[in-house]
Amino acid sequence: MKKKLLSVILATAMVATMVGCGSATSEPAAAPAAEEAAPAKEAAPAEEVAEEPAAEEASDDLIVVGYAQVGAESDWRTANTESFKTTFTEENGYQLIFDDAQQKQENQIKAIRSFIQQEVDYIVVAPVVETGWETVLEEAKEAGIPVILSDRMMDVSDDSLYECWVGGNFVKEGSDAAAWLKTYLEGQGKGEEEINIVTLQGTIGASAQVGRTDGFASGMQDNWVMLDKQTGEFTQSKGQEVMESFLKKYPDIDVVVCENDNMAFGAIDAIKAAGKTCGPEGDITIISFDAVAAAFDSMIAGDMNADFECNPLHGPRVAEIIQKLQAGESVEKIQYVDEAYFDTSMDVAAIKETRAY
Ligand code: GYE
Repeated sequence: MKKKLLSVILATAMVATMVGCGSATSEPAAAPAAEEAAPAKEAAPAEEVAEEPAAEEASDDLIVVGYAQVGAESDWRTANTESFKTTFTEENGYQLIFDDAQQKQENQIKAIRSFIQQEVDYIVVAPVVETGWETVLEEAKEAGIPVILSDRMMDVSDDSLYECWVGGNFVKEGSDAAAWLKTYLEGQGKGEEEINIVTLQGTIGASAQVGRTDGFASGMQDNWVMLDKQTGEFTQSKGQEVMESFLKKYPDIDVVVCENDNMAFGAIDAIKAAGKTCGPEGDITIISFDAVAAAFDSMIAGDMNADFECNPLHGPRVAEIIQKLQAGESVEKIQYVDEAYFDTSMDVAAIKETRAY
């Protein structure tokens, strides 16, 4: 719905209400006054204005949403994009303006500015990194356009710059992964052994990276050694490249923590190419995050040990938030999504069949 149309409706609604009030005051005999006032509201020109010029105004009934997406770096991201595109359809009452920032913050800032210029009704951002958003958020606020954050978080001093955030609890995912590793190693009788770990990190400064790295660090044991941590930018190719260099540098890696599934796929390829093995029967334990369909295949194949779920299906969640805001209801500022984990001790083949991404 365009701003101009909205103000016409609001203005007419106000007139209608004033007519109602006027009647009520001039004729204090409550009942008939109210009855007289009611038809005035119904007959108000607001609806005529809204329904008038067909073609152009048809799209004006839609809620226009600009989505500043991170990019297309992973299976998780593809599922997330799909979730938005299938939720924010015209049949559902929306017009979606989708922008793929190719993992660059500057592109996202440009996209947000273009959404402001186009006078969208809502701006949704999955921020590439956490910092550096104040200026553009001020601009959105100035324009009166609500901003909803989804997936990754922003680190801004004034949290009134956005309505709310919905996404996964990345710190919890990381600490759950460390707790899982502790139990797993104990089960193998390796609870006291020195364990060499490397981490393939996500895009540095992205809250999915920061949270998973910090969460895992919080569960590190005295006998675990973090040999190295480097970014694989959440992509399979960079994950493979970094893993190749780790394998050359460190001959005795016991565990690889991959901060998303696509980097894990790259790491597994690198391990196999180096003549090593991984998974529950192999030399190297692989821990990953996301739990996309291909990761289940990897667990079924015995290459990956455990995967900590991060749910990408935020389209309907954001739509629910928008509907509440449309209705003038308040929304919870921080909304975490429940997430599970999976490992090869479970019937991962059966679980895969039940999953939507
Ligand atoms: O883990 C990764 C994607 O922000 C949670 O981004 C998201 C992460 C997800 O590239 O696969």
